[in-house]
Amino acid sequence: MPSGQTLRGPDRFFPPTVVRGLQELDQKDEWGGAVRLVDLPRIHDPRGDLTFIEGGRHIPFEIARVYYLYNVPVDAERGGHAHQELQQVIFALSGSFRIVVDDGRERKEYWLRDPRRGLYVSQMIWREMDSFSQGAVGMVLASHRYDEADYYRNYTEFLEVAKSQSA
Ligand code: T46
Repeated sequence: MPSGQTLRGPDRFFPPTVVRGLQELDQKDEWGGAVRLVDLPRIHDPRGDLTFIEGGRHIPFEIARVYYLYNVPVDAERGGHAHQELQQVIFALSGSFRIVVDDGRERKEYWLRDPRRGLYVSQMIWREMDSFSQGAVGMVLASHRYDEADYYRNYTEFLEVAKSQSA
């Protein structure tokens, strides 16, 4: 950087390789941002990579809960529900798995396999998870504490609500 040049925005905080990752984020919005990939910074080092998450900065909501999925059998199917209010970002900290998301009109699938790339899933998105690799570990950052009343666990009920909201 030429001396005297002032860095602004994310350039001020992150080295150039990391800034590129953050700029890519804007280009990955889908379904109006209701489901999108979230790239975290990575500090590369011969001793190993380091990724961090700062509240109010990297995740588009205040984090109220963190939970993990582990010891998952490779043929397990998880998810199969949507949330009225809950927003989440889902990461594969180790290994990989597939997430199918459904907004009531269309389905898309994502494969998570990079611990610095998570999937943001807003409220009113049905999700199903499968194809877990051996030893996969999923970490989920959630906008609210656990509340069973927030779940739609019946797909027909979810579809009815999703259609009425988009009408
Ligand atoms: C989601 C996917 C990615 C709790 O007591 N506290 C919790 O924070 C959670 C997440 C679950 N539970 C209880 C509720 C059930 O009795 O743990 C049991 C298993 O939960 P569930 O069947 O909902 O787990 P998954 O893996 O199908 O879904 C979870 C989240 O519930 C869901 O929001 O998006 O992970």
